[in-house]
Amino acid sequence: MEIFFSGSIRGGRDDVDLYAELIGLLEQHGTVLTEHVGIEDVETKEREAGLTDVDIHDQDVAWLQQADIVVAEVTTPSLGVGYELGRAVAWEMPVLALNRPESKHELSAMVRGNDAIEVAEYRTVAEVEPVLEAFFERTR
Ligand code: 6IA
Repeated sequence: MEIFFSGSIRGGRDDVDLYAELIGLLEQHGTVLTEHVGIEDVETKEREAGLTDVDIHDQDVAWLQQADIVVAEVTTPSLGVGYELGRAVAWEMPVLALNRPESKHELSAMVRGNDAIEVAEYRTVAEVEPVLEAFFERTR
């Protein structure tokens, strides 16, 4: 099982530690292709590695195409996450969007209103575990 985890980078890094925890949970279910989303200083590292925006886009789209499923943390709004979700839906991939309802951001209608995206509301990482179990069970 190859998993594409999607989370905000330039949209804001407030939730980076949470992304790392979620990636840890996902690794119990398969291979996470996008571990960098949970790395604190990913932007500095990639800048140092000389990656251009074209490199990042093309690599991410290739990983998305390779993945079996997409799990996104959508609480911090991100253009990149929204774009990835749109492409995953167009390719008819199973998509789970994790959202914390107590945040200051209201989830986009383009995500919550999309019946091809399963939206799960949660407050703590512990609540995500059974959600993932059920999602992976259904998509198996
Ligand atoms: O618009 P955002 O940056 O918030 O979009 C975040 C999403 O786009 C993530 O789910 C990633 O899959 C993808 N993405 C955006 N930026 C990057 C990135 N580095 N590295 C890998 N994936 C990315 C940007 C650093 C740059 C300064 C070299």
